[in-house]
Amino acid sequence: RRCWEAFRPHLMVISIILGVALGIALGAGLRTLDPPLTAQQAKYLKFPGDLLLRMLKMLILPLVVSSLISGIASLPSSSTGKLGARAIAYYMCTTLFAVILGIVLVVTIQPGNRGEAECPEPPCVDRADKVVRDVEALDSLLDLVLNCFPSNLIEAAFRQTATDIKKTVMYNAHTVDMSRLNDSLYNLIASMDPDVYKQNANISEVMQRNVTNKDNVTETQYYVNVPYIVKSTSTGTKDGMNVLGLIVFSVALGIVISKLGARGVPLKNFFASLCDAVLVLIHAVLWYVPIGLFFLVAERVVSMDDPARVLEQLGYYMLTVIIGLVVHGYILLPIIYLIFVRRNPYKYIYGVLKAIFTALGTASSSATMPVTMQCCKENNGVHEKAVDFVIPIGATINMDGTALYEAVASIFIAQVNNIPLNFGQIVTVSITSTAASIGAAGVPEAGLITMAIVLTAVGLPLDDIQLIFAVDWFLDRLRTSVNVLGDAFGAGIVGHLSRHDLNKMDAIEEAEAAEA
Ligand code: DAS
Repeated sequence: RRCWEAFRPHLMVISIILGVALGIALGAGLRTLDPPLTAQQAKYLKFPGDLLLRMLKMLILPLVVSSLISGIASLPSSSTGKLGARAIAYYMCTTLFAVILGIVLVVTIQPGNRGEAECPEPPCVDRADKVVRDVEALDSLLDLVLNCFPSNLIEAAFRQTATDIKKTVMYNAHTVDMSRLNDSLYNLIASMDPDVYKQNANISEVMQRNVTNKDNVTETQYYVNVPYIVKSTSTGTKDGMNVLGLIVFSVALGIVISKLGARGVPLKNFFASLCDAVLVLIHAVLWYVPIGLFFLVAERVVSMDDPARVLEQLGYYMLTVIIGLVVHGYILLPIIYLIFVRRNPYKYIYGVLKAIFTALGTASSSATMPVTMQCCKENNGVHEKAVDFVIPIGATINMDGTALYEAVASIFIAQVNNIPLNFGQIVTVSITSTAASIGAAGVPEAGLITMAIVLTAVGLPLDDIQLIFAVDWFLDRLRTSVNVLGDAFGAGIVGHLSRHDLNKMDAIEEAEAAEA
């Protein structure tokens, strides 16, 4: 019975690895079929996997609302004053550093664009695409703000907002006669966005104007005003979800509840138990993950055009995440510790090494929490009030490793799908990655479930989640150890900065004890 208890947490990981491995084997086997699998058969093969993707999406609303509200509501109200303020400031800053580091790395290393691209698009398209993107950046920023305040929470959460604006699609055709121009213009627009083509198949007026370019040659520019639906930052896939609106609402309500809590209104217990209930649902879905994964991976392997390229991309993706985690956990956080505590940060890391290894083993911050607290108190001499305060809240809402990972993974998926993310969408990724890391529970694979939040927020397809599922059991351990390290450093830094307040609290307690 004891060995079953010890073995159980690893069962999940082993079943996921098994699901992926068998999926790859089945996929590889099916690739050798002659005649090969038809698209229809591949669709059936993928069906159980689609169920998994829909279950993950179904959980986003309850997960975001309950975990964010209970996470924010569990924050101390003004009673703990400076200690709480310092802890929250530390959580937010380090998580934001992690997200920015992740975005810089994934945009620099470009793991999703590795390997030769298929056919580079004809030059005229990227010119038009550029025009579309320029206008979109501004719109997507406005849309970003618009999405933060949905007109109607439930309906908006499932309805995509889009701003209809007229776009001028440039098309530089020098010597194309009008009739042929129409076809190539239609192809141009259709190649950019099939929706646009369908909605605008009856493009009537194609305007033209003569412009003299820099070397004084007059060229004819043809252009058409396409009423192009700007995909707002929160949509793109058909069933886009306006997650940002949910996040803003949940954080606002969470803050109010934590304030009410100070007046003894036990609302936060309700949301905490709602969050636990949702976590039970997530665990149920997690048991279906290996099965769903098996079919998703099999279908992906069958329909994959060049496996070598995908493997290369996956390799670079893991490299990007690992570099990010190591830099954040073992360079950035130590520097912050050095600045605020002026002691050797690597000695501090040595003191919590046991917690780091426990996190690597369990892939769960919550399971590691008792070890983290014990290491901080006994090995690093952090004041126990600071530890008892910072670690439990940190283990729930301070997950630097997860935030960095979500940012890298979502932008990686955009790259793999050749979907250019404009500035507004990058900002959305950083906001939703931070919120997803706050919302993620300290349990294995939590970051993967909240991954769906970031992807739907930016309108990226969930289908590629099985790409990162395959290696997630490994990356989860690494990011959990950085989550734990971030919490440990938090206790050390907040404990040091609040040492006067803590000593005062001790003195008062001793005085009361003496009186009693
Ligand atoms: N495994 C989670 C944790 O315990 C982190 C994650 O899944 O992202 O911190």
